[in-house]
Amino acid sequence: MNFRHTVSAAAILGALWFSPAALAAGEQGGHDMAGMNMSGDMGKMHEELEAKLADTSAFGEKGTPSDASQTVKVTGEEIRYDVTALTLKTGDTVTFQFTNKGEQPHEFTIGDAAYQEAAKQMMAMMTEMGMDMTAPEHEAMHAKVGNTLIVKPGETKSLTWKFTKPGDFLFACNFVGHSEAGMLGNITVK
Ligand SMILES: [Cu+2]
Repeated sequence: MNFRHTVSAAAILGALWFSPAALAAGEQGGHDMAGMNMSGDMGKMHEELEAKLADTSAFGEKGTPSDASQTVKVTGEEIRYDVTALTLKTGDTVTFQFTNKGEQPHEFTIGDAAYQEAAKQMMAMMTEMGMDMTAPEHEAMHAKVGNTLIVKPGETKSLTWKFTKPGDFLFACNFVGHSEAGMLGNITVK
């Protein structure tokens, strides 16, 4: 993949992620990258997933790092996390520090089961389209919602999350096949 190809894929992803209008315009303009044209059912599915992924109300909200009462360090590799279960209290704000000691990029996404399912579907769609999930533009979109880290091999990144509701939640890597292979953990909020 050359540089220009990478940049344009990221730019297109940005447009798709944020704006259904841009999606429609893109179809009219005719993206020339193979598999990049999301028309009909696929475009609709993308819009629905996008809306689901913007809504974290079932399990919490982006937290303020200075409010965090604890830091949980999680290490990822192929294909597992070293932490697989956490018990928290409603209202807890937690900083998660995720280190990727593996040889491929991994994700750390907090959500309920329905959210993780939507995130997996979105990831599968993006992967199908040849998107680079480690592109800064893609990470920036996730940073806005605040519940997802995408970490390259050897890197460490953090997010802070406030758990506003009791329930059984998950943290998962939604790269295709990873959570199925065991790259997930449980968060119980009491
Ligand atoms: Cu992974």
